Amino acid sequence: PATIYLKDYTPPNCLVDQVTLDISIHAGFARVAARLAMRRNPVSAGGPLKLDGEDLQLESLSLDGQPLTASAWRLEGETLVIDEVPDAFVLETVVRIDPDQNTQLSGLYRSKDGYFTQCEAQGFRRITYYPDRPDVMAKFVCTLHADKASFPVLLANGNPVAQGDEDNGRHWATWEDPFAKPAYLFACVAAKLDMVEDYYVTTSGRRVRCAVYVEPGKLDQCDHAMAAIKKSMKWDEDVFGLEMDLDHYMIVAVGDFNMGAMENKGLNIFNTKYVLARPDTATDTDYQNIDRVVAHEYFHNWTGNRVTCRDWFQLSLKEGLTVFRDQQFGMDMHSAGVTRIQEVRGLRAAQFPEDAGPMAHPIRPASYAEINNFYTATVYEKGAEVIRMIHTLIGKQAFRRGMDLYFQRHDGQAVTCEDFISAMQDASGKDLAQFQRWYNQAGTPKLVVRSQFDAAARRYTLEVTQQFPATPYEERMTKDGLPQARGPYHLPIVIGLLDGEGRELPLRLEGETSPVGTQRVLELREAQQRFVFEDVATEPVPSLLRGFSAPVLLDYPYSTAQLTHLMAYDTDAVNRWEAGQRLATGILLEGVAAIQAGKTTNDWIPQDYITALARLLGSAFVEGGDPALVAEALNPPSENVLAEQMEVVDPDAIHGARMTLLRTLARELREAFLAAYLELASDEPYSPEGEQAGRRALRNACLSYLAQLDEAGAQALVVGHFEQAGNMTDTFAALASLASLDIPARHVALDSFYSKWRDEALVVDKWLQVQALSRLPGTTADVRALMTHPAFDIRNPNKVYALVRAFCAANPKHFHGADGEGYRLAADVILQLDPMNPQVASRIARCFDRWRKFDPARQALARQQLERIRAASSLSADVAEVVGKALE
Ligand code: BAL
Ligand code: ZN
Repeated sequence: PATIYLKDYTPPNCLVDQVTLDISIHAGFARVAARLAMRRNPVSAGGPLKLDGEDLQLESLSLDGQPLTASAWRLEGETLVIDEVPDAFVLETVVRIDPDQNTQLSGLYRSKDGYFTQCEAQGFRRITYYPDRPDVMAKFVCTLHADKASFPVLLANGNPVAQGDEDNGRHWATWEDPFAKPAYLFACVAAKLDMVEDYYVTTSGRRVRCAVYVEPGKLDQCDHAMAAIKKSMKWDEDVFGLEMDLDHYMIVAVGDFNMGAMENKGLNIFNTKYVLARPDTATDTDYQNIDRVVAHEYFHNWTGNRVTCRDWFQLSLKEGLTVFRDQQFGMDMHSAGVTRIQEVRGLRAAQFPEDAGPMAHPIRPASYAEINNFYTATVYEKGAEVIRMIHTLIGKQAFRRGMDLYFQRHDGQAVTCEDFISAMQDASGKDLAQFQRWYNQAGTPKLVVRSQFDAAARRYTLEVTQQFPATPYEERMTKDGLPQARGPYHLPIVIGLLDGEGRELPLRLEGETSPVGTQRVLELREAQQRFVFEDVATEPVPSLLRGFSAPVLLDYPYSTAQLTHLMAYDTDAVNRWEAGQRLATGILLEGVAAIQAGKTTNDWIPQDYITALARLLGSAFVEGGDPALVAEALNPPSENVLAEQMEVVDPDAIHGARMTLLRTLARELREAFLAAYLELASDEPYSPEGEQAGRRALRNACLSYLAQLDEAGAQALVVGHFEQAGNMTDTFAALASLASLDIPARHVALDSFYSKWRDEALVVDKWLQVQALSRLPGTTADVRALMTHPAFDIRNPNKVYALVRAFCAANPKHFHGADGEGYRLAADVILQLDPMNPQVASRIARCFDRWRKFDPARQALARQQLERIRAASSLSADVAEVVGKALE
């Protein structure tokens, strides 16, 4: 596929002031009439008018009311080109499209009870001819026509302005959006849906109708999403002074959806996964995800919609910032520590490997082949970390002033990441020029920190060295003649120092006259930099990068004693957790080496570690204890995260070591786990809220340890948990454990779960997922068999994610099985799916990213499948880019 470069950006030739759309949906086709009021862009270099189009059948074309003669226009590929246009004009087109056959789920498509749209990034061109780029912002009026009985609900962005009935049982509705927007934020829906509505009154008195639309019969699963809308509206007013600007805010849930959700102006379209929840169908995690995704899409109304991106290279301008905002919302609504820990875990599981693999890119890449491939952990999650670092460096108040200034300068505009940084810089007075490297350099920097204690001088020195080696991205850019300069990053290191009793030391840096608190933000700017603390009586234990203050790898030679000290005493929840993860990582890597050396013992697990975990478990039950945090701390790093620590990944040894650790802990702490499990039982009515969910998380963590005991009693406990569960969180926890136990009860549980929930699509996804993640031998064959089960449908992204992506991305033992069957399965799915839905196929293809980290035999097997995919005829740009880069 052709590469598109940021350096080639030019402003659009023509602008659109007003779009009037008329979309008529019929069985087997839809007709779209578009009237575009356009004018030449005074700042463009001129040239022909070019309108994007994809899979459109042009029926008529006129300019200022006159049909265009054949010589006046042409198609270049699928782009409609008109050489001569006046300074201002009206262009009218009529096209025919086929939403029933639109399996890509981009543009207007059919899903079960109706028709839905997804236009980001470039789906609008699949609805009508248009300059489909985010810097063309226009006002839209949209009229929909459809059969009234089949599709009683007709929605588009903005406000309803008129509606009526037609002959033949059809009806129509017109919606008008008062805000100019890029086409990617257009949405419309024609469907049979149930609706629940409520009202939110903004600080300035606007009464906003909030509505959630779902497939018929699901209204009892909407309460949580509705509450989340109102919480988000309140939070954005309180924290950023940002109010809802429309009278209608609608969320429509659809079961066939490529992404999580979409922030279309006033008419968000959501994957059902992030709307529907009832205590018996959704887990605590599902409830929390709904909160976050609802908040995320709502927050986009300002960061994304009111101020949007000039071009798709700037995607992180809206995504990084909006993820940061939903993270802050999550920290305010739930436990701040647990929320942050889960984010760090997610970053390490998804973004660090991306940064270390063939698809590495900066949060603002300088080139891409297919923009859909750049909705990545880097653009989203690392993008949010970059915003978080600005927040840490300039402080909360200056950050708020920066946001105010950003909106003051750019409301209604399509802008760049530089515009955002400038607002933050001007509002804070902090020089952020060097900081911009975070936008242009790929890869995860490593901080090598060494400490020195001078007892006589009572001085403690930290010497920090930054490493930022080039990635395949930089090598590719150099080959393309665009060498990227690299240099040290500007980043905040949040730090505290603990004494031998676990107390925090007052911190006085060299040159200061008195201590300034017990936690400091050190600013790193140089490749090598020293920080000197004065008046330090005894050698402290450093708590570095508190709150995970920068997305980096940290190399500090912590001793086991120092880590257990931090686990017990650090006031920073993230670093207490981090110390435990670091300790477990060291132990597990020793276990891996022991297994590779042929040892079958578990003597690489130190007694100190077992004691530390026992103490940790006990800490949940003392005054002020936090069971949710303890549950996080009991969960050692995943096999994938451990794999990143190895030069050559040995998935069997990693799996073996991790299982040995879990089983050893289960045996050694059996009584403690059982006592905690019993103590945490509750007969309170279910609520997904913090405290109760935290206790459930810890109880289920204990259960999952006990399930590792190869004993009938423990297995009976798991079966009892499954049978008596009063909510999906408990049911799912037990089922996940049972899925990895080779006992008859496994099949009984899986069968009864499926027969109970076969008509509830999201619950069936869970059933597929637990089987995809099973540790049992034969899992790869089971996954292949499940692909022919009536519960699976390759055209439904959620089903593919639940079964295939879960298997490929989160079951490394089987995906990387030495027989190559996991790789073959993935390639089969990619090849089958690519012609239907390239976006989803490409996401599966990303599971091959780390193939070069494995041994030569596995590499050969993976290469074989990658080459097989690459050789396929008419491969999509999406998959071609991912596979091409993997094989580069
Ligand atoms: N803009 C695509 C979906 C999301 O990030 O909200
Ligand atoms: Zn977003």
